[in-house]
Amino acid sequence: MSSSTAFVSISDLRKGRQAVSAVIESAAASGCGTSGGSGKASCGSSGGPDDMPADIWDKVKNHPCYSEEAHHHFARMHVAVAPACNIQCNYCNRKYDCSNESRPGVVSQKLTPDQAVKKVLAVASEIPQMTVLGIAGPGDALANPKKTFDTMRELTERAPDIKLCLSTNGLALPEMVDEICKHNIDHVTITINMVDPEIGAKIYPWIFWDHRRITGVEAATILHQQQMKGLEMLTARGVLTKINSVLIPGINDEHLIEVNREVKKRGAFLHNIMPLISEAEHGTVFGLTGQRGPSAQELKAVQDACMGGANLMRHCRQCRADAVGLLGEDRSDEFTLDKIEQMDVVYDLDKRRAYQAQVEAQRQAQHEAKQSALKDVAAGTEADEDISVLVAVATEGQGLVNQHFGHATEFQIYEISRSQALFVGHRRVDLYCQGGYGEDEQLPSIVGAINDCHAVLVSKIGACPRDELMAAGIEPVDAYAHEFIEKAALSWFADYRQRVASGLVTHQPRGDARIRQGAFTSAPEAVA
Ligand code: CLF
Ligand code: SF4
Repeated sequence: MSSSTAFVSISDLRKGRQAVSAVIESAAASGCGTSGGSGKASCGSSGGPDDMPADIWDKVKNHPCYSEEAHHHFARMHVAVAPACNIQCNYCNRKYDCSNESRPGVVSQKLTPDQAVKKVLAVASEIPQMTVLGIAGPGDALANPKKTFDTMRELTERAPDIKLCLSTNGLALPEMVDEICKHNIDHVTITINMVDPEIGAKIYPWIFWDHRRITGVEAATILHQQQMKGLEMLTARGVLTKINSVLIPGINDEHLIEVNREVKKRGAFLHNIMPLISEAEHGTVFGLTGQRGPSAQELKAVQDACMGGANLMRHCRQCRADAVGLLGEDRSDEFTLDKIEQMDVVYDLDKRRAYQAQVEAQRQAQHEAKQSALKDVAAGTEADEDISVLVAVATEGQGLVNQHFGHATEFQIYEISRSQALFVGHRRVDLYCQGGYGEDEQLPSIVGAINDCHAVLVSKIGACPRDELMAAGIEPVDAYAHEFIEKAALSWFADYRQRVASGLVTHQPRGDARIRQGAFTSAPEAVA
C-alpha cells in the first residue's frame, strides 16, 4: 500500500484511536457566518468483463450490489415481505418504524406477496433501470419461506427480466437451497460475522432452532455450521454468493480477516464488510450497552487487510428492507401502496430493454474514460511514485461529478494513485444547502465525514464552504463538473502530483473521518 493512505493497522488503531472530534470541533469554531455564499445555490465488485467468465459477468453487470460500476447506473428495490426472524442479533431491533430515520431493522410498510408484486411492477414501469428485486427483511427472508418464494414465483412469470436476489442470516439456508435454485434466484447474501462460536456468542444472544430457543456458544455453533454448509451448497449449485459482515470494534474486527479467508475457501463471490450502526436510540443491545461502531479508518484498515482474499464490496449503503432506487438514494416514498393504486402501471419489457441498453452504453463509456485516464496518469511525472490519496465526490448518479456541494447527502470516496481509481466507500452527510441557503452549522459534520480526503470534487460550490474546506486542508474542486468520476479524480490527481513535484504543495497525510450513524438503512441481514 502506498504512503499517505497506508492507514495504521487495526491494532495501532486499537492502541490509540485518532479522534476526529478535535477536527470537527475546530471546524465548528471557525464557522463562516450565517448564509453561505453560492452554496445557496480487482475482480469482484470493481471487476469488469475482462476479469471474470462471460456467464458470471452476465449475472453481475447490471446488479448494483455485485458490480461497483453498475451501482452508478442501475437500481434495485426491496420488498418487505419477510417480517419474522429466527435469530437475534445484538445490533438489531425490528420494533421501530420511522421512515424519517431509517436505520437497521426499520421498515415502513410490510407487504403481502400480492402487494409486493404489484409494487415491483409499478417501480419497474417508472424506473426502467431497476434491474434487481431483493428480499431483505425486515426479518430474515428464509425464516418466511412461503412469503419469500410466493413473491419470487409470481415475479419470474410477470417480470422475467428482473434479477432475483435475497439475503439471509443463513440459519435456514441449507434446507432452502433447492427452493432457491428452483426459483432461479442467482444472487444470495449470507450475513456471516464470525467463524468462531466464542465470538459468535457475543453477537447472537439466541437462535430459534428445532422448535426451541438455544443460547450461548451452542447457538453460535449451530448458526456457524449452517452458514458454512449453506455457502458450500450454493457454490456447488452455481449461485453467486455475497457475504455481509458487520464490523464490531473489539469483538470481530481482526477476526473478519479469518472470516474472509474461510468464505473465500468456500467459493464466496464477494465480501461486504459494513460498519456497525449502534446509536442508543435504536434500542439495540449494542446501542444500549455503548458498543461503538468503527471510524472510517478502522473500517478501511480491516477491508484493506482482506485485500487478496475474497473480493471486497465497498459500495454498500446498508439499505432499508423497502429501499427503492439507486444505491444511495431512497425513492420508497414514491411507491407507497396508496400511491401505487393511483398509478398507471405498464410493464413494457421492450421499453425497459431499450432503456437499459442506453444505460449500459453510459456504463461502458465511464469504464473507457477511466482506463484512458489511468494510462495518462501512469505516463505522467515520475515524482512521488508512492502518493495515494482519498478524494470525495458529489454525484447524482450516471458515474458523473454532477452534484453541487450543497445538495449532497453523501460523498463517494475514491482512493487514487498512479495505478488505480478505486471506490472505497461513501460518507453520509446532512444537506448543507437547505431552503436555498447554506447551513453553516452543517459544515463541521461534513468536514468530519470527509476529513481523510485530500480533495472534494463537486459540480459547484459556494465561497463559504470552499473557504471552510480549504481551512481544514481539503481542496474543493469544481473544475471537472459533469465529467466521469474516475477520469475527473485522476485528472485532478495528475495535477496535484505536479504541484507536489514542483514544490507548490507539500503532500501531507490526512486524518481519520467519522462514519455517520443511523441513516437510511435496513437490518444488516435485512440487507444484503
Ligand atoms: Fe438487495 Fe442485497 Fe440483493 Fe443488493 S442490497 S438483497 S444484494 S439487491 Fe446492496 Fe443494499 Fe448493501 Fe445489500 S447496497 S445493503 S449489499
Ligand atoms: Fe434477524 Fe437480521 Fe435482525 Fe439479525 S439483523 S435479528 S438476522 S432481522
